[in-house]
Amino acid sequence: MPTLYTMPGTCSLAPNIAIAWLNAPVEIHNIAYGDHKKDAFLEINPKGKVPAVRFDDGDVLTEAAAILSWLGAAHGFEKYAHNTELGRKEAEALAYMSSEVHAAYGGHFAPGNLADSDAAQDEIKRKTYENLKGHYTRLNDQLKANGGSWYLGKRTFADAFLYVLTRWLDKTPLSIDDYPALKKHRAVMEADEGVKKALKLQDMEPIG
Ligand SMILES: N[C@@H](CCC(=O)N[C@@H](CS)C(=O)NCC(=O)O)C(=O)O
Repeated sequence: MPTLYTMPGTCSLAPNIAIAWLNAPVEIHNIAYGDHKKDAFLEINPKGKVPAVRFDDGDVLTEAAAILSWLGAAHGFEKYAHNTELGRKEAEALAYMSSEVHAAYGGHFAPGNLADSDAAQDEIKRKTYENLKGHYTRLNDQLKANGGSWYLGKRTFADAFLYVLTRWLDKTPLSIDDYPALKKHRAVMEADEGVKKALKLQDMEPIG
């Protein structure tokens, strides 16, 4: 059986939720923070990041959006097929959330990777929060336009990724109260049995 490697608090929660929703035969292996830089894990993913899926033949798939795409193709229902309007929009949303919004968090989680001096890092953080404000406004508006419960109007893997992003918002100076649709989405997600299961497997608590 393939194994999904996760770590508390991280974006690996998105494929973990997708696996719960699909009831897919994938084992969840939650590693402790810090173990992602140790040899045992670096042998699996030399990038030292989660998520990663290791298949029975030893092949490894990384990148959250790619793992979600594989899950949809291997274990999804028809609605997860990409050659539908919903499937195309789901792929678009996942690419946006991972390559734009998640990537923007570099300036929050690791400003030291982007600049050396404290002053430069402070400036990077300020710009990062400005950029994130724009992203969260866009996400909030899109969700509202689609009815407010699910990001694309129906539950897709984009909701799993969005939930990760709304959890991270609390770690920044931004407030979820400024994004009512996102706040509601978080509540909808936390009432979901698959989300509850995935949080438990990843040693995480709902925000409430
Ligand atoms: N582009 C990768 C990014 C993966 C990533 O940044 N994972 C973070 C957790 S959300 C991580 O493992 N960080 C540990 C580190 O960089 O030390 C993806 O979308 O999967």
